[in-house]
Amino acid sequence: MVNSSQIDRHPWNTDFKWVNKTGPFCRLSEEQADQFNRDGFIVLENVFSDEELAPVIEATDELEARTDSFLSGMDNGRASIAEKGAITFSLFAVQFSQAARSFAAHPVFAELCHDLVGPNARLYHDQAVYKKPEKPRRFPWHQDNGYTFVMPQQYLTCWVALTDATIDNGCPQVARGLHHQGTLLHRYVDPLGWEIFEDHPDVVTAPVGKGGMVVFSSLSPHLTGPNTTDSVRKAYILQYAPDGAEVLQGDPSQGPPLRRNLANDSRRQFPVLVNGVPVSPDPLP
Ligand SMILES: O=C(O)CCC(=O)C(=O)O
Repeated sequence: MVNSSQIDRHPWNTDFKWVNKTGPFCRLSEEQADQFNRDGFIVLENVFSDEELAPVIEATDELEARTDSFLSGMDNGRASIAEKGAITFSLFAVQFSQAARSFAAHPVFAELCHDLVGPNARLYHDQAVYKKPEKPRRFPWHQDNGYTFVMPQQYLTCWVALTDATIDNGCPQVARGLHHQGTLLHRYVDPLGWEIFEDHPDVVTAPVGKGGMVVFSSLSPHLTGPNTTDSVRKAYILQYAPDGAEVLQGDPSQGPPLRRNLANDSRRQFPVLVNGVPVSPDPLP
């Protein structure tokens, strides 16, 4: 068992320095920005109305139904860390749904990018994560940059609640302050995923109502607990990185990265902020 006293850095994290976000802010208050800088996360309640979310949920439900059907055809209903009845990851709704595409460029995200990413920001990744009640399990303590190593290491995750997220159905929990260290060493725990530690003494639960979001750094260790209710917990996770961000590839245990690829796939990694000005993606063909 790895506990919090045994935290090591990721081998590719050699010279990371956390830089506090400073104003002027257009979405956040000074207090919220201070909390983000200090703790690595903030909770924003009541950001999106039911009317705004409805077409997004329609798109993620449709995509998730395809994921679920794909998993039905796999051995034990599993593909990597996804498992039917436990947790599903449905990628890139912005590539097929105009509603998801427009949502990803919503002024709220452009403003958060202004405050927490920089004047030139792109959508880096989007996925719907549904936690199912049939096989309750935790999604272990990890940093988003611990899965795929992005440079710069610090980008932004917006965890949007499509249903109320509570401690009982697997809302996020965050281990405070560790984002200051940059990317940490993760170990693979089958079938749960990559894990930094099993527990930590300074953890905050972040329940959030439908239409709210938990905003955290790609470097903030977070976990979601088991869904012990009888209904599905739904989240749509949108991540934003500075224009020019690169994905590093290789095996960190074997040495330095072998390749670096720009995160600028025009089908889904479109700009949302250019020189501080919000921009909309081209509509789907
Ligand atoms: O939404 C969840 O249950 C966990 C998802 C998550 O933390 C991630 O995909 O990085």
